[in-house]
Amino acid sequence: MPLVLYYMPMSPYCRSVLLLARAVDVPLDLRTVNLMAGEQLKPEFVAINPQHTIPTLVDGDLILWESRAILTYLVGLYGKDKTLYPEDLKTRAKVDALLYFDSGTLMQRWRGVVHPVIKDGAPKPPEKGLEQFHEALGWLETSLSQHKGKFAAGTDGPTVADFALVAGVSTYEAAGFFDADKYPVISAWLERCKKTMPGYQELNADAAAKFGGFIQSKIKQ
Ligand SMILES: N[C@@H](CCC(=O)N[C@@H](CS)C(=O)NCC(=O)O)C(=O)O
Repeated sequence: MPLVLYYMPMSPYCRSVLLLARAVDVPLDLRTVNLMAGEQLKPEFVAINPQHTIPTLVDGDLILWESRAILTYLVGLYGKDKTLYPEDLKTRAKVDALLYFDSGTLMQRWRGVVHPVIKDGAPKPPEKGLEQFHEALGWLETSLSQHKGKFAAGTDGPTVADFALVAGVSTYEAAGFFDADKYPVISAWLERCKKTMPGYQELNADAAAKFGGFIQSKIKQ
């Protein structure tokens, strides 16, 4: 039985899972949940995921709805080797730290920029939110500077941390909130991800551009 993924292409969290699934070559039974139409609140979806978020992965009796947990689970199940989620403890600790940073800091601060505009109808992102978001991007720039020329955790190939981060950073770029000149190290890393990750354009770039355009359309000059 193929794994079922409830998703929507524009969601960065869903895109990280789609990219990783392609990298480990796992077939997914994809089921769209249209957030614009509020489909995540339908009783049949809430019965699967009471938190009504996507991505949600169903593998038999296992239901997972945290994208980064889905990434590590898919590598454990399907990764031919473990380079995507390295077994060496120190390297894995770096990968985990980046996953937690992405989830708990960077993406939260991005929400502080974009949610007021796309959810609450504010004409533009709050100054304070922007400041905090750029502070977090600055931390990512510093962190990646320690591993110049490589992937986020200092490995030669991408790990789950890169898959999680790239979905977000490409969205910031597409929405016009990422200035490559200000963050040259992140920018070079982003280009590396674009070239390395199978199906990048189809699975991530196109939908990031669409979501970025949607965000921009909500901002009033
Ligand atoms: N930490 C979660 C966040 C998931 C999330 O917030 N997804 C959004 C879409 S980008 C969602 O499903 N929102 C619908 C809702 O909260 O009702 C993850 O990484 O999976």
